[in-house]
Amino acid sequence: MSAVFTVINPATALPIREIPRASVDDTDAAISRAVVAQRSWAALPPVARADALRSFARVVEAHVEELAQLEVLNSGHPIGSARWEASHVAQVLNFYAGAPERLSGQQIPVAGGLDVTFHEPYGVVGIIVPWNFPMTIASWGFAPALAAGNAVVLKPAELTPLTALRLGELALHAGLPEGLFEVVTGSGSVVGQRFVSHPDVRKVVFTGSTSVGTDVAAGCARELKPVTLELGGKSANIVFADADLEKAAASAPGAVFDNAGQDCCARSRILVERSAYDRFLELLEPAVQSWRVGDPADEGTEMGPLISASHRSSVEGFLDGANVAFRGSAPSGDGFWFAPTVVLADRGDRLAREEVFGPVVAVLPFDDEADAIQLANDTIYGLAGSIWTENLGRAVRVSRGVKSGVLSVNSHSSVRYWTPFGGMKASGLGRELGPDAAEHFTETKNVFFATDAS
Ligand code: TXE
Repeated sequence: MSAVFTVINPATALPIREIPRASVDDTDAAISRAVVAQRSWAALPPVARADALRSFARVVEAHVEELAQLEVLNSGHPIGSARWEASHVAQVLNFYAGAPERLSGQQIPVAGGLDVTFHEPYGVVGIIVPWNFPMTIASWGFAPALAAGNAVVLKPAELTPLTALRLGELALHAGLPEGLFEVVTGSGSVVGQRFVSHPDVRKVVFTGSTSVGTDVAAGCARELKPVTLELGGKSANIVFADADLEKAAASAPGAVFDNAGQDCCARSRILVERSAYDRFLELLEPAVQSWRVGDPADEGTEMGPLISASHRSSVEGFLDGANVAFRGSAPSGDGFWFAPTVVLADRGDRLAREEVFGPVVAVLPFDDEADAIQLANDTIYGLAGSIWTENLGRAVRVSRGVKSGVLSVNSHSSVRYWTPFGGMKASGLGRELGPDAAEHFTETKNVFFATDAS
């Protein structure tokens, strides 16, 4: 196998750069450096770790434009989105910079002594990242893991390593110790698997497909290693007839076509109450047609290309025999372009159940509230979802009835770094972000101190 791989610009299909393909030995060497760095890092006073993370955040903030341009080049993300993603990394670092001084244990009343708990870091944490949001997903793992006193070995996806490599350099530039935050580029079956099997990697965070995630979890089980999984989704955007239909239709394209649908939270099924179905489609059509697909470097672009030629073929395959209602537009020529597509689906259709991970949305009618909940839950996944209604009681009932980890009512928001994020069912295991994430990178130790004078 070649010692390098070539990174491609998805908007032009042209090569950008060659990147080292790490071997098992290279991976082991990075893990060994991380083991050494972690010991000194965990021994620092909490305020020193907090300061180091704040400094890292400031350096990232100062490089937002450079990181954003790299993501435009490597991932085809529109420049506006890429800037948001780079700023988000700085904000996540800033937020978890507050954690070292807040990881308080407990004091538990006992007879004959004092009982206290400590949040001990795991040691080295392995973070495996997919190609759809290379920077943000990486930061959801590395910021709280570092804050809790761990070292991190990070494996970006083969297709999109550029921003992760740059973040590794910026960490050093900010003064983080050598070895504490190691970025290891290479294949999942080599580097990713080594994170799973190496005895010194004590926790794994995986984001990617449900099938690989299941294998990663099985490997971690053999090592009795905790694992957090963020996997696929087939989230429902449920629109009741009593909703503000104009607003629901105007916002629906962004909820599924953002990042060209390559988003685990994409609302890729729109479920519409039957009495509002025709009107909703009438309103949706112009919203889809005005969705701006084009050069990701252009400030006005809302959607860029798909990530690769093979991924485009996989997305295209979903349209075989599909009942396409209408489509938006996309550039022709080089690059992995795909026009936003709205399909009228039946329950049981592949498009109504499987994750496409592209700009294709399935619209289905439902009869009443119970039917909406049943249909929303008729998938192996349970990551996100939206509920559009002006009826407060219904909003509460439906949000409690839908089995998903992240729901929003009369909006499509999924990610705020200070609120928890993660999926139910085949969408994952564990939660990232929010107030408790740093604690998830620790193990509780209980210590009893005898105080009896004898
Ligand atoms: O994911 P993979 P891919 C879904 C989406 C997409 C499909 C395939 O449907 O079309 O998955 O994407 C590393 N041990 N999602 O191929 O293969 C790999 O190198 C350890 C949904 O990119 O799961 C990469 O770094 N690691 C998802 C990461 O795992 C392994 C986001 C993800 O790769 C490994 C991405 C192994 N055996 C894809 N094999 C979402 N919903 O957010 C691969 N990897």
